[in-house]
This record gives sequence, C-alpha cells and structure tokens, in this order.
Amino acid sequence: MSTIDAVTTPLGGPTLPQERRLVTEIPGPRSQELLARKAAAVAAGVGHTVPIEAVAAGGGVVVDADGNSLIDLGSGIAVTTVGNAHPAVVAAVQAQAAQFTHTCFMISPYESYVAVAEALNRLTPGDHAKKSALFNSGAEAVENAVKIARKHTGRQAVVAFDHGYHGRTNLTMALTAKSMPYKSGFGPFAPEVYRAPASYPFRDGLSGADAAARAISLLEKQIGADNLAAVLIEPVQGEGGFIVPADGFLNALVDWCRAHGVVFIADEVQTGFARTGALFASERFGIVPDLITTAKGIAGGLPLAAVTGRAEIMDAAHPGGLGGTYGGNPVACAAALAAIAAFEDDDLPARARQLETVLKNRLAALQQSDPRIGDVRGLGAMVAVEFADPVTKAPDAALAAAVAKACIAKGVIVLTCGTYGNVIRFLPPLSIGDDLLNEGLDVVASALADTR
Ligand code: PLZ
Repeated sequence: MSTIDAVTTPLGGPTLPQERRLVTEIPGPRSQELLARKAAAVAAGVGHTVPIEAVAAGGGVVVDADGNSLIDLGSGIAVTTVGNAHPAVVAAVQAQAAQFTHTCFMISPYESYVAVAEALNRLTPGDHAKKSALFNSGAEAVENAVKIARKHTGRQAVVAFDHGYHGRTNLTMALTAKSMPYKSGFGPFAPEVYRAPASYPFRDGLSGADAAARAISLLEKQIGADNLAAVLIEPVQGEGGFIVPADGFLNALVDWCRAHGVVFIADEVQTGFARTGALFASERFGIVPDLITTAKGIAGGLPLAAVTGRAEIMDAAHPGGLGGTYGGNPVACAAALAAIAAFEDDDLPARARQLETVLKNRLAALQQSDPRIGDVRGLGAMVAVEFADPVTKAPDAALAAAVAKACIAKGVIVLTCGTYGNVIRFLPPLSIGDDLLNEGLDVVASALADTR
C-alpha cells in the first residue's frame, strides 16, 4: 500500500530541498502501486501525464512517494503560479477551515467573497465600474460569462476561435475547437456557437490587421452583429499551442465589438494572474475586455473562478440568476486573498518577465542548433516551442511527445499542447529559482539531442 507515511513524507512549500533528485526509475515502485490502483478504480477517461504518486510540492519541485524530486515546469497546468503550498496560502486555508468551511454565499454571505470581488474589480484592466461573480472552475466561469452576455444583449450567438480551449462542460465543449480528446463522441453540443479563424503568425503569416479583418468578415457574413452576444477569446491561446496573436489582432476585435454592441470576453483562465508578465495578458496587448474570466492561478491551487466586468453588463442577470452551491467557497476565497496579496506585494509579474528572458534566451539558442524547433513564443512564464518540419512546417507531434516523455523520465515535468499536439509548453511556478529552471532546460536540451 502506498498510504502516505507521515514520518517519511516531506512537507511541501518552499522549504522542500530545491533539487532534481532521482532515486528510482519513474515510476518507482510506490508510484506504480498507486497507478495500478488508479487503473482499477478511476474511470479510464481521466488520464495522467506524469506517472508518479505526488506527495509534496513547493518552490520549483514536485516530490513523489518514492523520494524522487522532479523539477516542475507545469504548475499543474498554470495553477500554482505563486508556488505550490505557498506559506501564506496554507496559513489562510488553515485559519479559514478552522473557522467555517461553508455556508453557501447565496444563503449566508461572508466577507472574503466580497473582498475577492473587490480585488478583481480593482486589478482587472480598465478603470470603469466593475462587478464580479465567483464560481468553481474555469469552464463554469466561461459558461456564466456567456449567460451574462446573452442576458445583457438579448442576443444568442457566441463566437469562439480556431485553436480555442474553454473547458469540458457541454457549452464549453462547443466553444472548444479541438475534437480529440475533448469533444469526440460527447455531442450533441450547444447551439449558436460559431468559430472564427484566429491569428497564428507562425502558420498564417498574416498581420494582426489582416487576421482581424478575416475574422470580422466571417462574423458579419455568417452571423451578423445584430445576432451576436459575445466574442470569446484567450489573449494567448493556451491548450491550442501558446499562440500569441499578431500585434493589433485583439485590438481590432475589441474595437469592432464595441462599435456593434457585442460583449468582448477575454478568457484569462490560463493567462491570468501574473502568468504572462502582467497581472492579466490583456494588459500586454493594451486591450480592455468587457468581461474577463479567471481561475487557475487565482487561488494558489484551490478551486475558484470568476467573471469580472463592466458593472452594467454584470448586473444584467436578474437576482438569483447566477450562482451555485460552492461558488466562492470561503476556504478558496481565503486562499485567493493570500495569493493575490503575494502577486501584488512580491511583484510577481516582474518575476514572470525575468523567467520569460531566461526561457526565451535558452530556447532561442536551442532553436539555432536544431531546426526542428520551428517557433519559440510566449509571454512571461508561458513560453513554448513548436516542433515542425524545417522545410514544410508539417507539425511534428511525435517529436514533442518523445521529448516530453524523456524529460519526465529524467525528472523534469513538461507538458505538451497544441491543436497538432506538436508543442511543448513551459509554465514554471514563479517560485522556481533560476538555477532549477536552467537545469530543467538543460534536461530538455539533452532530451532533444537524444532524439536525433
Ligand atoms: N479556459 C483558457 O486553459 C483549462 C485544461 C486541462 P477548468 N485549461 C486546462 C484539461 O485537459 O482539462 C481552461 C483554460 C482556458 C478554460 C479552461 C477550463 O478551466 O478549470 O479546467 O474548467
């Protein structure tokens, strides 16, 4: 049995030894035992990328039940941005859990929910009057943003983009572009969802203005502004491949939306909270969305999500029209307040910009010596390499999978992504040290060299 042993299990947080340490093969025997139990007990549809039993994490490492310490370049998919088991988050969670764990905000309101809403209203882009509502997951936030936009406009159609990812619930599956693994066999999907072409500079070569004109033409011809409630887009597309749109693309979309009374929703679930070197990626493009969806990094690992936006739009839903049993759970809100204080007090956006420099310099150097890296791109601590044939640009998913697998075997957690599955993404926690990040990138370089 791989039951956690209180004596040998290290405590998480930044005091964990910040080192890559392999004492067994990955997975070691205790991890293998858990994975066998998982295979027997957990539905096959719930996959895993890193074959370990995690027992502790913090700073820039994840420790497994066999005593291996892996460098974390994934942050649990961009969640533990402040650092795993961040001491202030842990303390806030412990204190709140001892006070009360739940009342249901819709039954008996409490202060921390309101304080999170105030913080979001203050910190998100734009100095207009704002309001927020809290939920449990990114998908739930996106669903509610669409509900709010429909109620506000009295229109039904919603536009999402090629390469977009917005979740796994029924409406957000419809909004998500990629069939496998997210949608295949799970339909029928929600109606009145349309898809427009995105800006993907490495593959379409279009300027931001031209890519926007192409998308806007589709909106006007296929839907008509009068029918369109919302345009929904990730400022940097995450699961779709860390695609940074060409300059001016998002700005032109926002301008068009504003001219036609269409609600512009920025899905900042993955890009939000310092990840891209600003508190919100929208700031890096100089756009002010009408609504912003957030989750992931907001609460240091606790499940919390939000919709924040123009007060008059947010107030369109009738009293009782928005909510949910757990939305804005007090323990998650306490965690969020601690995480948000860390983002602000420790200037974590600046740390993300430092990591951007390290990541891009190292990966650009790697690209110089290896033409199979077609593109290095990203913002802040959200950087990726796209593997492609040097001549035809044909996506090389097999190479991305082989490199990621080799990195994990060598004790470095990296994740793949991309519509074509040919992208390796780097999402380190902002609490990682430069030495550990560089060691992780050394391992990536040697894993890539081994595939030649
Ligand atoms: N919007 C932009 O990135 C979640 C998905 C992992 P939830 N991305 C990770 C997986 O395979 O399920 C995401 C996102 C963007 C929405 C979501 C959905 O957020 O908290 O997973 O519901």
